[in-house]
Formats: sequence, structure tokens, C-alpha cells
Amino acid sequence: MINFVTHNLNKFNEINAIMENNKIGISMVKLEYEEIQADSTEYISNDSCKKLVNVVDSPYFIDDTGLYIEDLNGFPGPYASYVQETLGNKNIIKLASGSKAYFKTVISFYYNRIYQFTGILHGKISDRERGENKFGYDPIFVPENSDQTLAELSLEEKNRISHRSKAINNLISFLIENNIK
Ligand code: ITT
Repeated sequence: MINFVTHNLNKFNEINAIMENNKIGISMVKLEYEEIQADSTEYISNDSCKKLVNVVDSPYFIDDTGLYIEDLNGFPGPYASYVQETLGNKNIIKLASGSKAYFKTVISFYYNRIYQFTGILHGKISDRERGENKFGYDPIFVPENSDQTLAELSLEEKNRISHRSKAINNLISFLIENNIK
């Protein structure tokens, strides 16, 4: 069993579906830990993961995800959580409708040391909120080669293309190569 430290049920459900398809068991661990502020998601994620050594049973991992909007010079990037709470999707549309953007997920996995796995999804900011699956920025993010927002896709459809699924599939290849369960 692998521990996934997160408070975010949407993240857990997306990742758990992919893990189940690969017959890998994960357990959701809700824990408070302090996140440093920095410009690099990889750096923040590495620092958070280190703080959990001897706190959470290994192997464990965390998911840090940022949204990078081209017209806003990469903002909010790693501040995605704070900006979602303060500005929200309506204000992001006012600021950046039509802009290219991408999501980046960094998975930091601890097993004797930290390993990182990354996934990116390119797309653009829509002109209005669309979709029923209201997870964070999903209602305003239209992936490349799609007319629908991520919130209009089912969990399975999102998992076929998403930043998170790419990062997790990289982790899964590593788990299989190293026979980690
Ligand atoms: P943790 O407990 O795992 O840290 P969190 O919600 O604080 O959960 P992050 O800081 O990584 O997670 O995420 C930043 C925010 O970006 C998150 O609160 C969502 O609003 C948004 N977000 C993350 N992944 C997303 C996705 O796949 N689609 C849409 N929005 C997403």
C-alpha cells in the first residue's frame, strides 16, 4: 500500500482510478504540513516531501499542481491554490480569456529518497465557465485539440489526457521497474 498525502479528494479520485487499473493500492492521508513559497513547483514539492520523512510511512507521495497562463507571464503558477480561493475562475476569465495556458503536476515520491515525476497539459483559458465537474480551474481550461473544458469531461476522459495522469503514469512505470508495491 502506498500513501498519498493530500486533502484534495478530486486529486485522490483521479489518481486512485489510474492506480486501480494498474492494481496498485493507495491510501489517502490527510496531514497538515507547511508549504514554502517559491517560484518552482519542483522545489516546493521536494521541500514538502522531505518534511514528511518519518511522519508518514514510506512509500508515500504528494501531488503539487500549478496553472501557468501565458498572457499573465506564467501567473498563478505554484500559487494556483491561493489564487483560486482569492480571485476565482470568473476573475481569471476577465484577465486572461483566450490565453494559452498549461497545467503542470509534479509528483514527489519518497522511497529511501525522493523521486519526482512530471506531467504537462497544454490548452487555453475559455471565455466562460463550462461543465459540471467543478474541480478548481477545470471549468475554464480547454485542452489542446478539444472544444470542451476539462470540467465537461468524465473522470476517465480527463485521465486519458491530463497533466496528473501523465505524471502518475511515469510514477507507475517506476514502481513496476523497481517492483515497489
Ligand atoms: P493538497 O492537499 O494535495 O496540497 P491542494 O488543493 O492544496 O491539495 P495544490 O496546491 O497542488 O493542491 O493545487 C493548487 C490548486 O490548483 C488546487 O486547489 C485546485 O484549485 C487547482 N488544481 C489542481 N489540480 C487541478 C486540476 O487537475 N484541475 C483544475 N484545477 C486544479
